[in-house]
Amino acid sequence: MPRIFLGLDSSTQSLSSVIIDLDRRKVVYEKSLNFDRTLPQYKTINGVLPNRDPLVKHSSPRLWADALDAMFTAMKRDGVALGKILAISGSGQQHGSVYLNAAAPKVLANLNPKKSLVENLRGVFSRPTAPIWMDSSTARECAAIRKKLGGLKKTATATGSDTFERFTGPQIRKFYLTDKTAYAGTAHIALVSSFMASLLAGRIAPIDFGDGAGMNLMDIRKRQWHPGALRATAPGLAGKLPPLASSGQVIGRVSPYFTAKFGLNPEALATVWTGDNPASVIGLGLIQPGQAAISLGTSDTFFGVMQHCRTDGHGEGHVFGSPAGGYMTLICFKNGSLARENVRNHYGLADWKAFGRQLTLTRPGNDGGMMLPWFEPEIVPRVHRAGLHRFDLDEKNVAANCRAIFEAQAMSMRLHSEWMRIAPRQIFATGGGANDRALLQTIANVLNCRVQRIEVSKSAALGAALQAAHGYLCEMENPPSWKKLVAGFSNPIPGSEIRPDRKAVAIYNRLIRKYAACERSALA
Ligand code: XUL
Repeated sequence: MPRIFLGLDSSTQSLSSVIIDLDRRKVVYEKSLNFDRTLPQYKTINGVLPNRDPLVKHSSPRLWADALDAMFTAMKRDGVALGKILAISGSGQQHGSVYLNAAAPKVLANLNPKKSLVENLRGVFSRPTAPIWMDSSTARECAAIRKKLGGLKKTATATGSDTFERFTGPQIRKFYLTDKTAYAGTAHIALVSSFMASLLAGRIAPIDFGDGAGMNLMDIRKRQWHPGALRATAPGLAGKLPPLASSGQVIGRVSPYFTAKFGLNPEALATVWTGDNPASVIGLGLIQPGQAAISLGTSDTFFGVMQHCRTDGHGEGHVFGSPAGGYMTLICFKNGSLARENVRNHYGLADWKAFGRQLTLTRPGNDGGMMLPWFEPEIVPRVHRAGLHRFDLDEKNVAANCRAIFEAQAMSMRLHSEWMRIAPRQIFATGGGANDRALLQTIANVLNCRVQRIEVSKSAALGAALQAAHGYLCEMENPPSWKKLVAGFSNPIPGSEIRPDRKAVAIYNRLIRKYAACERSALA
């Protein structure tokens, strides 16, 4: 019998599914349902409910439940052998929270297949909408929690990250302060991931150590709720949070709702979900300490895997539990591809080929010319006011400005990932920006490591499917080796490895100090 597992990813804009055949080491099915298009009745724009306050970003938990029904309907229509799936896991956009009243456990345990999930859930939400990771309306709450926890460094040491507006703890505090009655009527607080897992399991699901670390509520080392952080956030919070658990841990059999309605095997297992970033780390095959990946997209993200917990004393980076055990780090640079495009367009270069030609007119190190490309307020380093800064760089020198943006982004990555002390020998690169060889060469030279492009679509849903397989095997046999489990699912693109150039490495080893000084002076 083939060993088939389903991974779902409930992201900001869509719900995706990936089904893997573990023995053939193949993705056998994948699908995405875009929320705005599939469920237009919710009137979301890019998955977000319109709000007059630009800082407030909420979505609808009903929309996510409806999308789950729609996904199973679509899979059934596509002829997927749903009855063969052995276990299901998933991932969700991180930090978003769902608020349920005391009726929820009973409703979840008795989901009626003759009705839709949303009809079943009528009356269980103590808050109609869910704040999501794009929300930045909790600056005051962040400051209050950070102060109670003893400042930035202590907050990061305790919970894995400094307080951030999008993190769940500050969001819960804001809810408590602005609507005390609704907060009092909340019996269960879920993350997007644990809410979706609860629907599949038919009971309130645990929160995993990966997504739980994105709340400013979990003791990152003990992997337990942090009593001081709970107290600093809102009263009675301990009684409203589910237990913490490993991602992929089996919760139980899938709810009879899914077996009756869509033909899932009644023996199929529902497991604990995680956040989309921890799941992506698994989907990218990053399971050993020291491994790292960069995703070059609208924003650039740097992921690393650590065996022991080390937090960022500057409070810029995050540490989450990795689904494969140990820890993962995440640093998000907001000025990614949009900043690169900004420079390209500013100089009227039609495409990246033309941009690349300009680069060949310059040398690594740019003769000391530097740029800080903060077209948008930046997350890492924390820059509140956008601005472009040039040092020993003439704005009219097109070629030098082109090189400067690539070098700045690579040097920022090096500088702001030093706290992880993982010194990777090889970095996997994904995302649209990874198609640019010159950018990858610059990163290889600045970080002094090989950069390898990797082919993987829907890395979070794939990671979730692998997590389902891991949970299943732990339950049925012996815990499998993660290394063997992930092998063959995300593949290096042949011939795409880029090696650092020794001479350029030496130049950047000198220049990194100047770059750090430029940042310090611009931030001052
Ligand atoms: C991570 C974060 C985002 C969301 C988006 O901290 O906020 O990557 O997980 O899905």
